[in-house]
Amino acid sequence: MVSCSDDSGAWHMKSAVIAVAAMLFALLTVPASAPHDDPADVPGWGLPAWRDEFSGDSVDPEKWTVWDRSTHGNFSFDWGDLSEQAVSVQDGMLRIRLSQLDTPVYSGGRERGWRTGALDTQATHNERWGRWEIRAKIPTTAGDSSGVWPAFWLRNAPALGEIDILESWGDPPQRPRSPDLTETSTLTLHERTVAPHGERAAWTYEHGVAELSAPYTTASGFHTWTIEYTPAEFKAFFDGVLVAHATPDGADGTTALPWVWGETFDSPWYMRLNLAMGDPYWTPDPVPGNPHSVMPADFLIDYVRYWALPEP
Ligand SMILES: [Ca+2]
Repeated sequence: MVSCSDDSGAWHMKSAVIAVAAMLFALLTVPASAPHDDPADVPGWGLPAWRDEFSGDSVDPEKWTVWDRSTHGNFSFDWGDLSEQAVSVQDGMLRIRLSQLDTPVYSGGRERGWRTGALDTQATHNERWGRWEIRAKIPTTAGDSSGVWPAFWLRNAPALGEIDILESWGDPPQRPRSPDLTETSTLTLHERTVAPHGERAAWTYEHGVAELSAPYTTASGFHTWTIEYTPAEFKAFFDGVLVAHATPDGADGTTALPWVWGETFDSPWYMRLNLAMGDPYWTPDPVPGNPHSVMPADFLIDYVRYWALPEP
């Protein structure tokens, strides 16, 4: 029994030595510079130069200007009445809430039956090149979101370019659509966008049904939409998957879009976030009392991040 116990002790000692050695080996093999544990640390881009994780309890005025009918008027292309009250930050999210008004208001040339929100970075953040990303959950679910129209987009001033990184239309559609865009989103670049509907040379990459119905449906929760816009190329990603790739000359099988590097696009870009309701441009009929629209509808944004163009 004693020898047995001795053997057992020796075995435990060996085990302990091996365990300590393994720990030391593990410690010694950790890279001298431990990898950044910030998920926003992107290879080739580093950490964001600007970001809002919406971790506070209110919108940061150093980053965003929240629109309100009293200061910005209303959009010309929807049926919503803009109110600061529709925009809030809680539980790590920015929320833009679209809700039906008990009493419609008359503004901007029409009766508006919904209250909603919009915000931008025009006063605080404008960049010519870089990487923009949003992680969000959009409320354009099938069957109960007719007219609901969330967007994350870039505009430049004074030029008239427009980059719609995320744009999605509710269902059932207010007009026939082809392809069917139910529970998808689109990426669109507009040249010479003149309010409200002037000359428009658009190239649209639609996250078509083939790409998004499975597994990339936008309805299943949170997703990320990303663009990388550099002097050499324009890339767009959905949940990290490359979905569009353009260059000035269409080299290497990319889409040739010389005007994306032309005069209209040659000025810094600021961000816009909004959640519109309906669009009289596409359908003459407003959607008051639309039984297919479940209210309120929330556009939830987990974060917005911007990475500066890396030094060459
Ligand atoms: Ca967040």
